[in-house]
Amino acid sequence: MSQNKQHYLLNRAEEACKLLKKHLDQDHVVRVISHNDADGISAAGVVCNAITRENSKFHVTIVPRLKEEVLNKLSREKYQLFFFCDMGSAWIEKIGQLKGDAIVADHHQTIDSSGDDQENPVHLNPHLFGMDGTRDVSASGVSYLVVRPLGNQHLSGLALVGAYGDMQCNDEITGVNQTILQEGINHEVLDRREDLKISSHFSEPIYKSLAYTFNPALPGISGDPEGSRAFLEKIGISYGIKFNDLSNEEKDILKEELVKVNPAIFSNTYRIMGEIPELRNIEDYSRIIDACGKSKNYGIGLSICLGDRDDSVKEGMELLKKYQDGLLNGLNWIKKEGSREMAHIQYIYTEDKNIKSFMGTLSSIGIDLAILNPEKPVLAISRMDNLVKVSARTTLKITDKGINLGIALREASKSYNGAGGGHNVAAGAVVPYKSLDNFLNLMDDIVESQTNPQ
Ligand SMILES: [Mn+2]
Repeated sequence: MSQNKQHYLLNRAEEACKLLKKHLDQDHVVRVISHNDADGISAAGVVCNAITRENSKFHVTIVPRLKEEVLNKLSREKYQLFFFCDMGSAWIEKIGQLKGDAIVADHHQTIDSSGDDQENPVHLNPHLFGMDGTRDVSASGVSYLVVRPLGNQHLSGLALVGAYGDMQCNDEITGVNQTILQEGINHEVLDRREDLKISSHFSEPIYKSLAYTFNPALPGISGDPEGSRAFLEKIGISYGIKFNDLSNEEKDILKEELVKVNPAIFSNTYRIMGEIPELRNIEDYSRIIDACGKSKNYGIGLSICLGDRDDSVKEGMELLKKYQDGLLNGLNWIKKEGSREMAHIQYIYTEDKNIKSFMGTLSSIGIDLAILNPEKPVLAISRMDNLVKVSARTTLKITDKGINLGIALREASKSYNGAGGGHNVAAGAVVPYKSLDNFLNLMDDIVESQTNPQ
């Protein structure tokens, strides 16, 4: 059944590939527009790598959101082919009115079905074919499907960088992501091995590596350098050296003890063969691109995806370190403040600019570490002048009960002249500050009605 659904998506991807190839053959510069997170940046990387390999050119812009203004600007551009990654499904009709042809490679729920039977744009989205864009494939994967018929299997690793960035590979890798992974392994560009899933293991002393490890969460250790140091001292491992410099015997002890904290710490990891150590593990690669995106250094992230293995990687690693330190700071704040609980949701609120940019991630990690109540969706709210930005997160266990944060945020924000949407498990919205209390009450009601449908 699921193979059958994938089949339809692959057919649509082939159609898009033919269109892309047609323009590349005519030496047209491809106008690539993508999203500013790890998935969007790696999706743009996949597309631009493929274009370069065909000796053609691209003009890429990374944007936080596809808004009407962006489309109005694009409508004055005279490119022959526009390629939208990680966005566009909500704007099919408008994209169809651009001067050139267009490909939309998206995986968000927000689908504008108008014109889905028209030829322009060629619209790829797993939701169109009954698949789950939250877990089964990300934009980098959908973009990969488009360039795959041109023999770009070496990009299968980058296709999964975005999936990790969108947190689709936390447990098992499913759906189209699994198909891409298997294709990479078959082409010997990817390999799988069981390993400790420790962050920054070649750049930081081991106690920091463990404190920076959030996937999976290690209670008492993740986000807590003191706790991490105490843990290592207790099991007799010198905390100040890097993981890679530990003796094999010490690595074995560490593994044994960490597995007791969380068995998921030792599990499948996937590597890109021939890649430099810093980027070899797909999850490490993804964390670096994510840090570039979150710090608005899109150019650095994109350069890494496009193959710069010197300065950009160094800069990316520094951004990652800064980002991880920011997370530790934010987690301390949550531990001190806690969340405010309503009947069906809880929220955290800040006006502190050092914490604002971490709010979405902090809620996910807070749930994983059980610093926040895992049973209620978390709304992380930061104030921006007259508006508040809302990032909502929950777990698959909660969405399985019928809760869909994307739909809830869209409805609730619309009622107060805001805008929002996203996935069932992670979504965002912007609403006027003055309506915040009413908005929260409405969200609480909507989430309740999603759990107990009439
Ligand atoms: Mn995405």
